[in-house]
Amino acid sequence: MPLDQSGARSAKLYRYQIPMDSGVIVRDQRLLQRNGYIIELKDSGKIGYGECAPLPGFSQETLEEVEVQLKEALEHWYQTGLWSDWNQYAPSVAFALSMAQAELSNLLPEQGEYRAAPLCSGDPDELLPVFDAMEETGRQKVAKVKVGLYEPIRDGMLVNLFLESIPDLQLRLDANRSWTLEKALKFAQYVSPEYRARIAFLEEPCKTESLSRDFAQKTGITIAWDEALQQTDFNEIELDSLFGQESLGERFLGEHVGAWVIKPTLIGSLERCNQLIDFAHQHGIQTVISSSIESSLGLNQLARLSAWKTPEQTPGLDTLQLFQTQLEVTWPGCPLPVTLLSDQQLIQQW
Ligand code: OSB
Ligand code: MG
Repeated sequence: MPLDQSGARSAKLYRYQIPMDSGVIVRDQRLLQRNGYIIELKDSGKIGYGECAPLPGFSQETLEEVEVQLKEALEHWYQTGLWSDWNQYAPSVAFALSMAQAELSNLLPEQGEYRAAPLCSGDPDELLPVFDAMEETGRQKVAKVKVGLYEPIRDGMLVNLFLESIPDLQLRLDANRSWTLEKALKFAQYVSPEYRARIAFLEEPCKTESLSRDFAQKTGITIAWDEALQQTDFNEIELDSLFGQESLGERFLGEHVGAWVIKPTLIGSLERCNQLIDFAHQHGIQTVISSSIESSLGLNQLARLSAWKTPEQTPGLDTLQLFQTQLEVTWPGCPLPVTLLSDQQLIQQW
C-alpha cells in the first residue's frame, strides 16, 4: 500500500460572485459584480482561508489564470505539505495562499483594526458620527477623499472646506495619477497654506512619479506611493539591493514621501508585503494597509494585518459599502446580509 502522503491535509477551492452596489466605478469601468476565489486549507484540525480576487483595471492577471495557478499550488500542497516559491505566482494568488498558510500556522494574529479611514465625497457633516467614534476610541480623525476627477479648483475648495470645518481632521487624498503638474499646482493653490500640514498625504498626484516628486518639492505637500509600488517588480530584485541603488532609493523614499500604500492583492505574498512594510518603517516612512475591494473575508484579514504590522496607522479599508452582501465573515458593525461560502461554487477539493 502506498503511504498516504497527504496525512491530515485537505483543501477546497471556491469561486464566489457577489453583486455590487449599483454605480461602483473602478478605473472607468462599472463593476457590477465582484468575482474571486476563496481557498480553504485544513491541516491537523486547523483551518486557514485565503482570498484571491484580481481587481479589474488594476491586476494584470485574469480569473482564468489565477484559477490554474491556485489549482496547481493546492495540488502540490495537498501532495507534499509544501508550497512552491510564492513569488512565482500572480500577486493575488500569492496573497491568498500566504494568508491561508498564515492562518494555519497562527502567524496572523486574531486582533484586527476595524476603524478604517472613511472614504468621503461630498458633505463632511455626514461623517461626523464616524469621526466622533474615532475620537472616543483614541484614534486620530482621518478621512480619505478622491481628487482629480473634477476641476482642480473644485477639489482644492472641497479639501479646504473639510479642513476648515473640522479643525482636528487629517485628510488623505488620492489623485490616482490624474493630474499634470500644472493642474496639481492649481489644486494646491486653493488649499490654504495653514491647512496643508493636515493633509496626511496625497497619493500619486501626477501622471509620472517624477512629476509627483516635483509637486511635493514645490508645495511641501506630503505624497504617498500606491501605483508605483504595484508597478515595481520586487520579485526580480531583492529589497536591499533595490534600495541600495541610489536612483531607486530616491524614487521611493525622499523627504516629501510620507507613506506607502500597501494593497496586498496587488503586491503579493504576506512575506513580500511584510518586507516592504519593514523596509519602509526602517526608513521613516509610514505604511497604510489598503483594500483592493476584497470581500468581507479578505477585508477582515487585511484589518488583522493592519493591527499587527501597522498599529499606528488607520487602514484604508472602507470599501465594504460597495458590496450588496458580506461573504462568510462579518465586518464589525456592517449592516449588509451575509452570504455563506457553502452557497458559493465549489470548484475542486483535495
Ligand atoms: O485608488 O487607492 C485607490 C481601492 C481599489 C483600487 C484603488 C484604490 C482603492 C482605495 C481603497 O482607495 C481604499 C483606501 O485606500 O482607503
Ligand atoms: Mg491610491
